[in-house]
Amino acid sequence: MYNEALKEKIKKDLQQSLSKHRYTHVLGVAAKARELAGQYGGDLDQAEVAGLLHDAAKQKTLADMQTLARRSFGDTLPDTIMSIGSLLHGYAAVTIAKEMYGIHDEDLLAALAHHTTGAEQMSTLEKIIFIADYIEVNRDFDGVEHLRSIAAQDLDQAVLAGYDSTISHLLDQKKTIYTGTVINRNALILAMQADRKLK
Ligand code: DGI
Ligand code: FE
Ligand code: FE
Repeated sequence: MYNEALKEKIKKDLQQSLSKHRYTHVLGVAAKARELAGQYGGDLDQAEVAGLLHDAAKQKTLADMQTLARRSFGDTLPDTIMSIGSLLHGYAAVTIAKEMYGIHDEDLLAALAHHTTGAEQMSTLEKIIFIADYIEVNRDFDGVEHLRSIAAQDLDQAVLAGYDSTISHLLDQKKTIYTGTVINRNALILAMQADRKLK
């Protein structure tokens, strides 16, 4: 399903629609997602394609993102998501995946939609894309090495550290925190407590 020809077509298109910097990031996420799928279980090619497509709508205008997102989600998305490009671009990427590449794999589409804010229940693939986005080889921020070492040990602990990193960053920057991000982090903590991965 996710063959070399599809990957090459996606890469060619992204090279046109993204800046060099963003395209390099996307290749890094695809490679890291493939590596994590090998480690935590999953289809390597599916993870790579999800990594390639996660920021496909990132450099579109807010109006274009809204139009794309409406074609897949109608009026179901919260106003906060619909009005902030940094929160909306993953949902817009879902429509690009479906319409440009005929991808209807719900797990892959959910991984695109949820890569920025997470979700209350995430599949292994959704967690892989969420965390690969933070730790791909080109990322260089305070704490990235720590996040990489956690991701090498435990996927849930890495996702939790990812939420924490985003929330700390937003606090430092005096930015609004999307309430869904907090709800999703709470849900992960409760699930980890139930699994005795946290006290
Ligand atoms: O698209 P990327 O830059 O690769 O990474 P991303 O999709 O994880 O994050 C995009 C931006 O969204 C990033 O600058 C942080 C921001 N963001 C993430 N969670 C929240 C958020 N912004 C707000 N306002 N609230 C959030 O909860
Ligand atoms: Fe993104
Ligand atoms: Fe990204």
